[in-house]
Amino acid sequence: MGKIALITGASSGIGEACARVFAQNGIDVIISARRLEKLVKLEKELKERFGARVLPLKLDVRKKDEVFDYLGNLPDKWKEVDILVNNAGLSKGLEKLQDGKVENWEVMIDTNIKGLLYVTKAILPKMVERNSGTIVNIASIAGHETYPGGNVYCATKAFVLQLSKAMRMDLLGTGVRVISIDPGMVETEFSIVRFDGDKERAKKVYENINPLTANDIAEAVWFAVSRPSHVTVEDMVIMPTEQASVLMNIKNYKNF
Ligand code: NDP
Ligand code: 8X3
Repeated sequence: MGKIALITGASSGIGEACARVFAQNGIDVIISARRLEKLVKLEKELKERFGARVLPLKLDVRKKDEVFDYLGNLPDKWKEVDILVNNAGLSKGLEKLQDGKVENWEVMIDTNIKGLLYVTKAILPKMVERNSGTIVNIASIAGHETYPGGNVYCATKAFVLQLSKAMRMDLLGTGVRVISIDPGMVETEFSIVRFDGDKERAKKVYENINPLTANDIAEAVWFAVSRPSHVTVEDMVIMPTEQASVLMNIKNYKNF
């Protein structure tokens, strides 16, 4: 209790659900993303429902200087971040690599890889100084497996998995834990973003299948984070019961 969590990408989906579950459990939350109006709305909800302490922070994780400036100059009461949830991330497009758009690759690499590294660099040294802290990296089943058109997105998530392993080695002896959470299909704004705002196309992804909800993932994150400090849940893969691999699910399994 009295702990502080920083959640990136808290304006929607998994990050928003994590903020809700953390606040409900008495954690003070710094909620960050680019869309400030969504954060302000969430701040109001968390304060009203849970009496939580909330700090909304407009932050684009791709902007290196902004990340170091804002996170290096948090208000005094918010400086000691105990839990960092590296959740901000996205996919853009579903083209084969030969047809892919370089701009889409750059957005994914800048957000899912470089943004995660900047935020981690801004927060982690202080955790090491205090010999305590928990970092949750939201990876994906797409980091373990891949699918046609998944190319760069899947590669960014494989990066997150490998980085999490490397961090556990680098941080051994510091008391800082690194947890990777790897969801399968979760119904959020993810597909709307992937298909550039095409809500009809995005909706089809989740038709005739019972996908995970953002709250399912937030509860898993909370389970892992709330273990005693000598326990690290290294890597949790969470799939919908109706999905057996990144490619195979209840809609198409008879074709295999
Ligand atoms: P959403 O699109 O609902 O949420 C993504 C969040 O990331 C938003 O809050 C968005 O906020 C934020 N974000 C995106 N770009 C930036 C940026 N440059 N700087 C700061 N914040 C940013 O998707 P999900 O909740 O599904 O995605 C959350 C994470 O979960 C991602 O890392 C995704 O790869 C991963 N994941 C998702 C799965 C799924 O099926 N949905 C499955 C496995 C993993 P804003 O636009 O306001 O900046
Ligand atoms: C998101 C899951 O399968 O759409 O990480 O790539 S998937």
